[in-house]
Amino acid sequence: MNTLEATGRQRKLALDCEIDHVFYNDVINGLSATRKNLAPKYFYDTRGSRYFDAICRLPEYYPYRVELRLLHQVAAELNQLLERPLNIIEFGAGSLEKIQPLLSTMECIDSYVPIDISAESLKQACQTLIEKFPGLEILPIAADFTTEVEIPPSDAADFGFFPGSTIGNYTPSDAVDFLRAARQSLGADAYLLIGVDTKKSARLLHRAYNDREGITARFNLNILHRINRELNGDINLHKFEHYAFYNPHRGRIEMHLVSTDEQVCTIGDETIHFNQGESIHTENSYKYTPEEFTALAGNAGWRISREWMADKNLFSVFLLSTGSQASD
Ligand code: AVI
Repeated sequence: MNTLEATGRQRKLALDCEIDHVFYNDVINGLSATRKNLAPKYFYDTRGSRYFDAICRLPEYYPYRVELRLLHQVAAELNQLLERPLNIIEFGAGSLEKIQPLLSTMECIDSYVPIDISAESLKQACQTLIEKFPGLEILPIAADFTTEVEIPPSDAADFGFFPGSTIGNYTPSDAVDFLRAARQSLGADAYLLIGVDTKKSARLLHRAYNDREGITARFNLNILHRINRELNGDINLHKFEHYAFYNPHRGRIEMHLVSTDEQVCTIGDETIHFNQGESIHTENSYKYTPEEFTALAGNAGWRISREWMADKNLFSVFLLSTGSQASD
């Protein structure tokens, strides 16, 4: 064996250890499909989480602002309604901003379990939260909440929190599966507070996903950047365009990355071919009327306890319950 061979093998082994094989397999399967696709959960590496925070500050991206404002009203009402000690479990907690109106208003909150896929962002966000709420017990979990996550046992009643209309990133049938699984993991006597974006003017929706600064485009393209960085890819980002539109037949925003040329790229050991104009479908963002969401939650076995609607019907928040609560 000569030195060159040995070095090559060592490098490949090192690369093998560093690669996240689940991510790699998902990417290769998605990009080998007839309709190429990537799962939106892969947007959220540290950089992607930062882009998403920047999206939330954009004037066009109304869901963040409108929901946050509504949550102040929700928190005040929940403070009157709920008395039992609560353990809040947030799915996809991100920058930990949405929880703050609840933490500063609801006296019954005992502990808080934020779950997020991006470990580094979660760590930083928890540090800020500890400073703001020094008496609160925080048990962060860095995990993919779309898979089964073990929730630490607590004496307080589990209260799920799923803001941001992340439920819209599932297909309706996957959303039912997620809600059913959440009901099972939260236990018999649980609540789930969930933010849901509503159907509205297609123009307003279109603008929210096609901001003038191009931050959403960068967020979308970052998934390719991440593949290059983490999976040893050579995708030319300049040959892909962000394309997002509202599909009124399906009631969803679709986000794509469209290849501007015929091209071939490699990812690890695999070669992927793109036709000119071929798209990678990266995200759906479903919008629901209150009736549609009520039916969906009902299919997953949840009962609607309360419902809040923002001004101009821009965004909704639902308190779901398992129906077995005696009284609070
Ligand atoms: C996280 N999720 C609910 C956002 C949405 O609106 O679907 C992600 C996003 N994609 C583009 N802009 C924001």
